[in-house]
Amino acid sequence: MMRLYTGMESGNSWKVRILLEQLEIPYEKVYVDLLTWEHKKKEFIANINPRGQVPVLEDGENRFWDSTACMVYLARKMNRTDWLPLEADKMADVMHWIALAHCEIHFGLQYGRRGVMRDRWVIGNGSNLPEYQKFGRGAMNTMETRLSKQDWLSGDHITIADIACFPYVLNSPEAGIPHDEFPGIRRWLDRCLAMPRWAEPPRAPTRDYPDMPADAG
Ligand SMILES: N[C@@H](CCC(=O)N[C@@H](CS)C(=O)NCC(=O)O)C(=O)O
Repeated sequence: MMRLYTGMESGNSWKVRILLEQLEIPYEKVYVDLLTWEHKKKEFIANINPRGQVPVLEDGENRFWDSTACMVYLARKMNRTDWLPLEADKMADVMHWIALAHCEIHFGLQYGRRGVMRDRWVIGNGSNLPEYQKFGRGAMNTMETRLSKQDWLSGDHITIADIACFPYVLNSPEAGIPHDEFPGIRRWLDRCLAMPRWAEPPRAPTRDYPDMPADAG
């Protein structure tokens, strides 16, 4: 059976859980305690993920870290070209949105939200929130351009592009960017949430997140 290392609070792990559910693949969950920095312990970095993050997906001898690597593996392994098309133009179009998820959404929405929710800032002490929001808003404006014209980010049905962008756009109000000014995104979020077998959301992050211990990897 496949195994997913996931965090209770992890939006990136949610992406992989969503696809596993959509593809009806049974899997075992292993919770990595992000609060106690288990993901930065030497054994985790040496044996599970050199990047010190979740999600990580194991399938037999194969181990993949990074939500996109996991989703690409699952879609290709199951030969689901509906979730990840193979034609050059269609695959490249999916990659537009994956790139957005790993750049402006990650650094703007994910890190901005983490700062607001837990008072943990990648850069500075919170005075940079407007800069995080500028990245995040840029991503959402780009998505709105597409979603004001079509139901899904790429092509005429849901793909891994939608899953990659979904969690941190859903939670953008917690990074201080409300959905009000993005009607296309609001309709798209409802469409995603109405999909059958959409995996349960992660638990909301708490503020009492201790500092990383000095001996962490
Ligand atoms: N690019 C990675 C990002 C993963 C990521 O940011 N995971 C978070 C949990 S949602 C994490 O493990 N953070 C701990 C850290 O980055 O130190 C992916 O898409 O999987």
